[in-house]
Amino acid sequence: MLIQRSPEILSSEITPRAVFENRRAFIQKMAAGSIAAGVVGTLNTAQAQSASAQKLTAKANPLYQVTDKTTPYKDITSYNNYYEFGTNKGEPVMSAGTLKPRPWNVVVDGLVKKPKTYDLDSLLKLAPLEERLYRLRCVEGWSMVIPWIGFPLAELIKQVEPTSDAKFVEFVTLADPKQMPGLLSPVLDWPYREGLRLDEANHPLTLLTFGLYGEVLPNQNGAPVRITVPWKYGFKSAKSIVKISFTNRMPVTSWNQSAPQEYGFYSNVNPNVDHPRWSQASERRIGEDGFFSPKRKTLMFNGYETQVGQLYAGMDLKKFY
Ligand SMILES: Nc1nc2c(c(=O)[nH]1)N[C@H]1C(S)=C(S)[C@@H](COP(=O)(O)O)O[C@H]1N2
Ligand SMILES: [Mo]
Repeated sequence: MLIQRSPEILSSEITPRAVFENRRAFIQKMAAGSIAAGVVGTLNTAQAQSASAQKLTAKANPLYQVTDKTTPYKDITSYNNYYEFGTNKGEPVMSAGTLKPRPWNVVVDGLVKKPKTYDLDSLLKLAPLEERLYRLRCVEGWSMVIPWIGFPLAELIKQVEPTSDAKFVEFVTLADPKQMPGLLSPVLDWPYREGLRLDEANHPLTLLTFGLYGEVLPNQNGAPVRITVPWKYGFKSAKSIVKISFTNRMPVTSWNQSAPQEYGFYSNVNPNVDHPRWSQASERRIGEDGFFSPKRKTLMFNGYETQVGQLYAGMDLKKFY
């Protein structure tokens, strides 16, 4: 069944329920004894940011709406992986206020006929924005269902005209220690880098993303522009992108560099290939499944197998993990 709705209505309706849900999740986490006292502060910070957030509305594209229940706004914006703002999931919502998402430039270069530096407004004008409800699954075994706003990355790729040598696309996140306190810690080799094969980057599911839930991206979700690749583990979706480069070699990616035996270049959601330290066969839906609920089964390519399966035809997905 397709879900048709207006983002404006959603964002105004959601707050009371979201506050309730977040509190419930918090109580569940307290019960499980897995939360630090400092996390209480995230509730207020998240509410303040949402009250002042800039609206960004777009028509829902009926072709890209999963039927799962949308994760509450509060969970999407207060349970984040963004290591530039701390390695705990409650940290980015508290510390990402120092990120300045405007003015912002994205350099598009490498093996293209028309390299160009786009400012945010010229990037936003490249194609009509649409809202898409996608699943996001983290390699850590949790997932969310997020109403993203953006347009296919293919629209940008078309503009810059990759040469016939271009085979891969590299994404680079901002690395400014003045804006990003997490850069002081050497958890990753900054800047955060990710990459896709050119055909993956051109796939209609790959979304250049500017907003969620009818608002511009909150800083902790990767403002002002990120990538969303719904059939791959969340870490492939680089946040706060400042550079997109076309190359003929497979790019070095931050997670592959830090732990090559754990994180391969492909990183497709695949319940049949375990992470070396844990199973990938199931997941917990944030905001919905408590610590005591049975975990739900993880789907091949995160449920997008009919759309993306042929990209990997003939590849051994245990080898190309
Ligand atoms: N620059 C940057 N991008 C990043 C990360 C990060 O730490 N830094 N974390 C990744 C991981 S592991 C996940 S699961 C998703 C989380 O996106 P969300 O916080 O919007 O849900 O962002 C990805 N993009
Ligand atoms: Mo992740």
